[in-house]
Amino acid sequence: MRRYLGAFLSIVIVAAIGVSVVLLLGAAAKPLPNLNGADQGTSDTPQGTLKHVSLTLQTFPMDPYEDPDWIASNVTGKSDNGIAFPSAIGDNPDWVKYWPTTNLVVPAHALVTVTIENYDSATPLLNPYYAVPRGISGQLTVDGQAMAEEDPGAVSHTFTIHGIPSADQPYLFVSVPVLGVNSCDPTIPPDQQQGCIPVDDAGMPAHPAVTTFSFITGAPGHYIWQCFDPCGSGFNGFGGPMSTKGYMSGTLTVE
Ligand SMILES: [Cu+2]
Repeated sequence: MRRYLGAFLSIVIVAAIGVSVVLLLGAAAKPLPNLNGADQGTSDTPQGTLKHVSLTLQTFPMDPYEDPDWIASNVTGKSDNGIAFPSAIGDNPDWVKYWPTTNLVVPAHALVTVTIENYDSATPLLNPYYAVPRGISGQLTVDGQAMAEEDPGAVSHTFTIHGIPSADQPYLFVSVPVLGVNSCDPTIPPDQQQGCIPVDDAGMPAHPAVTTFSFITGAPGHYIWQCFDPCGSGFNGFGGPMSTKGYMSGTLTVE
């Protein structure tokens, strides 16, 4: 009888450990906040006068909190275009990531202008299809210059919205290339490099390459977006931040 009691107690203890681990993991998984489009009034578009909102995102080669100098001069005491910057380092600080969140919310039947401030250098695209902006309203610009397409070798990331199979929401496909920063190589003397952006000790460039584009939303719906550039780790660069939600992918809610 005592033998059976021991086996029973062992099972209870193992089950208790298993339940505790599940509960701890659940508590540690912080949901990402939503970023709502900022009101820009109305704008004339090919589809008439529409509500206009803007979204500003950043893309980093690592968590910016790995670069205290950059945080001190760009984040401390400031806001990210009117909204709060992330206040602490995130999980997997060495991974490329979009900031301040990857859960985006915009109104239905609206013009959405997106600005992506990219601090990352290029990782050549595997598929040049994504070097051409698609599904946008008007022109894509980089640092104010219109770009009909980009060199697939000069792209850092893409911002690609696509649908979830559903008969209850309209089709929405938007894809733009995000041009990489031409960062200087810190191992080469500055006077031997031309046209590059200086980097600090942590490798962060002094200023980003700024991509801007707009698209028009239809009726309400739930979409996902992701990067299609092999900027991650593992097989073909599609592991790590490319296969974990919240770094190079997220949601777009049209409401
Ligand atoms: Cu990417």
